[in-house]
Amino acid sequence: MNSPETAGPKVTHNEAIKAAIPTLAGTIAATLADPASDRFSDDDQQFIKFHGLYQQDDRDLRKTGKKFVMMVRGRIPGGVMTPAQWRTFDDLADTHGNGTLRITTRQSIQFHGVVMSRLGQLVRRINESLLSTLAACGDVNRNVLAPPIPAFTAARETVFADCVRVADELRPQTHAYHAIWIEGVQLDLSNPANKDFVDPLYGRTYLPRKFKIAFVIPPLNDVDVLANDLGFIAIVENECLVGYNIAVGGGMGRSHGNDQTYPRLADVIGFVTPDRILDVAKAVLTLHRDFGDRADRKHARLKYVIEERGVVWARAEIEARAGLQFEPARPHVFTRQGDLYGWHRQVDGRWFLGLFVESGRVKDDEKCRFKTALRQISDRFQVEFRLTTNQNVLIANVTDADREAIDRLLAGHGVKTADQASPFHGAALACPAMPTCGLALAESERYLPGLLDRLEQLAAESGFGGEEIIVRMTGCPNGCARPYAAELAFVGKAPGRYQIWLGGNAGSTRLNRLWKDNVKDPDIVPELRPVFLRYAKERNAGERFGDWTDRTILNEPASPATAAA
Ligand code: SRM
Ligand code: SF4
Repeated sequence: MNSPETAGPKVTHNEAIKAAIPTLAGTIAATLADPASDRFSDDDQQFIKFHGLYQQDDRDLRKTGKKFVMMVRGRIPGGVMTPAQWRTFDDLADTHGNGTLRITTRQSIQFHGVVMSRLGQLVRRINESLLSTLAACGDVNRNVLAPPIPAFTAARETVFADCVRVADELRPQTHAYHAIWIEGVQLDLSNPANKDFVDPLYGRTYLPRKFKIAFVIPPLNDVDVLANDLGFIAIVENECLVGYNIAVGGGMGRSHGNDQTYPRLADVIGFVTPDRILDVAKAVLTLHRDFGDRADRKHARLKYVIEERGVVWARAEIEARAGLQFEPARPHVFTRQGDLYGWHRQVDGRWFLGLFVESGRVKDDEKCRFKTALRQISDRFQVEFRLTTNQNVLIANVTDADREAIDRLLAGHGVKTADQASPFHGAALACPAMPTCGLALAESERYLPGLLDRLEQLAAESGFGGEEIIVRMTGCPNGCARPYAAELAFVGKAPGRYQIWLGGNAGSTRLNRLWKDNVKDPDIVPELRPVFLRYAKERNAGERFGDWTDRTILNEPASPATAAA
């Protein structure tokens, strides 16, 4: 066992610094107080992640020297925001960030381009809005996902409440966050509560790596639940939540050329009633805490523990830790992922509006003043903003009376509420990659829209224009836009070069597989042309692209490019 206390000498540097400063305070407050400082020390760059921050630099500007900026990620359980919270975030993007809000694939919002001198105020104001950034990143439980769409079952509200309960229960307890960001002082180490602090749940060295939880209500898998370390799959009978099937061991991240790392979908291990979800969450989290690999951060996720020790072992450990016995999993089926665009009735009779946001980037441009329009909605209407894991936003709880006014407001800003996105664009995801992400090997958010246009044209020429293919792109293999669950994915290898993965399905219950390893931008469409043509000709009635490629192309002899992978 590799528990925090018994972790051997081979542990990573991250483990050593967590053990040395379990409050996670580092020297963050001192850096913030120094008007001359524009960056954090190397160790503090690890601590600030637990506070929801990343130090980055604008990679477009590197030739003229590094300009340090921060990325700040909110912690927004289930992605639900009040109008006042939206207003705060909208203001802060303009006054403290780069003028945009980036909706993430985990129902949160990121600010990019925050300079050191603005950081303290930004985080304080997020907290004043009653949201937080604590544990948005770092070796802890991250933002907990919940299904955002209020159209199918009243049980959605109970499931959302459970999501918030779990998120609260797994929050790290250090006082450093409050001292640094709210009080604006160094953590008082003369106070024994701080001096001898060890987190009661996480222990001295927290988790070996990040930990992710999602709630979902079948048949819509709109959160990609099986890509999470822990999934709660709601079982709803007669509009009532009766419990959850538990899924463990999902994750997307991998590294090029390292077979020890791979994407994995979570295994369903049994059923529990809603009153036991906190026990289960803590049991699975501590399983990761105690058995995760603390010597190799690339191999430190729970999915590797589950894969290597086996599901039977994991189920028994979780049962023992939670003090329960799982019932057999109840039948459930996922038929599709994705969001609903446009106006739809909620189960309570009110309305919600699904708004498409290309790659989650909320901004104004010449054609469409999307950011301003959302801001004005938050100023004028008592609605709820719900962020989706597909990087979109829903305006929920709209009354009959307000629907028309919201339509008018959006139209006045060039925002469509019908036919908002073509099928490929509407189902696509791209991670931020360049210029902010320090790990990007290739473009993603800035590159995918143009590629989608070319692919849609190819689909039309091939004879299936107007149909959807779920396309996802990431600038590196870490998997932030969950590419390995897409029907067609592009994973960055080097500038202008991508791997092509084929074969995911509509419900995100099957991983795709590598098809081509290193395709240059100008070769992408020519490589896919024969595939699209064959798909149009050979598919069975109603057969999706991912299902067809999984059944055909991927079982044919490997091309030289794939063989070299
Ligand atoms: Fe991610 C690291 C962006 C969801 C797997 N992710 C990063 C960093 C912080 C880069 C870094 O470490 O320096 C990226 C910041 C880029 C930037 O400039 O903003 C980053 N990840 C994102 C976001 C913003 C992508 C997006 O398009 O929205 C998502 C923020 C979610 C949130 O609000 O919490 C985001 N990241 C994901 C997901 C999807 C999910 O959770 O459903 C995954 C795959 C699922 C998983 O965890 O397995 C994901 N991100 C990673 C990894 C690989 C972890 C691994 O197991 O190996 C890294 C690399 C790392 O942690 O060292 C990473
Ligand atoms: Fe950065 Fe890679 Fe994540 Fe994209 S997938 S945001 S390039 S870490």
